[in-house]
Amino acid sequence: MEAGNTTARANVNVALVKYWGKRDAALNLPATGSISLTLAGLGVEARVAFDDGERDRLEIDGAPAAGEEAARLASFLDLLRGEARIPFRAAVATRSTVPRGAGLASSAAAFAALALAGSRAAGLRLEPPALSALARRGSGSAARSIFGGFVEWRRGERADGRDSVAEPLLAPGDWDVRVVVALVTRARKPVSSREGMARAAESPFYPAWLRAADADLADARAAIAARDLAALGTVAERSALAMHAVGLAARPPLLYWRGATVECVHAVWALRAAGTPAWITIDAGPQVKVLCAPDAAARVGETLAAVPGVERVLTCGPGGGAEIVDA
Ligand code: 2P0
Repeated sequence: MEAGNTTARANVNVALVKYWGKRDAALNLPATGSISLTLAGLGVEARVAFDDGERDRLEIDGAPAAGEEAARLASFLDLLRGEARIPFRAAVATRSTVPRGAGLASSAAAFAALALAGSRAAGLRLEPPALSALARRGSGSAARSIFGGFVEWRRGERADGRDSVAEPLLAPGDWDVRVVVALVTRARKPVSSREGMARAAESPFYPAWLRAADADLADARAAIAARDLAALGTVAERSALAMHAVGLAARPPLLYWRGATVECVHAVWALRAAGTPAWITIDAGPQVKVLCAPDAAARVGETLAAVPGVERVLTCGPGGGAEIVDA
């Protein structure tokens, strides 16, 4: 037999208020809420079919999944089988338009697409909050990629995590902004987000990081509601820099930046001082992402491209949520 060969697609998201620390590592429950923007054009397509094969067949970008990635995929499939109460093995293939493991959050897009394709293929029809909770189990930030536009992932209070789901704040068409991404290196990052977060929790700065979250979330929510780019950019910069400061103070220390990362930050700050509104954010990798208005994106892109060590510049607008491609 073969059940529900289903393909779904989801986009990456960039956090403007960062998720960096867990209250439950097994369930991927965050220590704080976070707010993100889903990006158009940087996505992952996932095809899932359950059948009576002997074992799972897992393929990522045309090659068999291996190591840590294969293990995460396999446990996500076990979770799906448990929820749907089906015994079948699965054939899974994902295809990405995002450089993997380079701080562009391809796991967020991958597990959002897998949650949608996998639940449908398993015969489940989940409402968006349940889908977000399922995606979260694969990768925390995937909870946010279920939705398009500006999204908030709530920390939640429950021990079982059912209230730790994302919800849309503004649809992609409601506020047109740009994120310009400076790719500094495509090399895989030396420390995974998972390991980085575990290390951050041991940093002496971690309690201060947790205390700042509520104010950052409130300010970002208000800025998004008011379409106030300067206010949102200000929160995004301080959230990103504080997240990296937690890592710097950790033992052993954690620093995702390369030299070109720092040069990009200074270039954006110089641009801003000269009158082009633009704000940086940096995730668990060396890439610099710059939030700006659509009419500033070309200038920001040229500025970043001129920084020595920047390999490529990508410009993205707000993207849509996870969707079925065919069923
Ligand atoms: C975020 N990051 O909010 C933060 C900021 C990276 C820096 O979420 O362990 O792949 O699967 O929950 O979601 C990347 O970490 O980690 C991430 P897990 P995830 O986007």
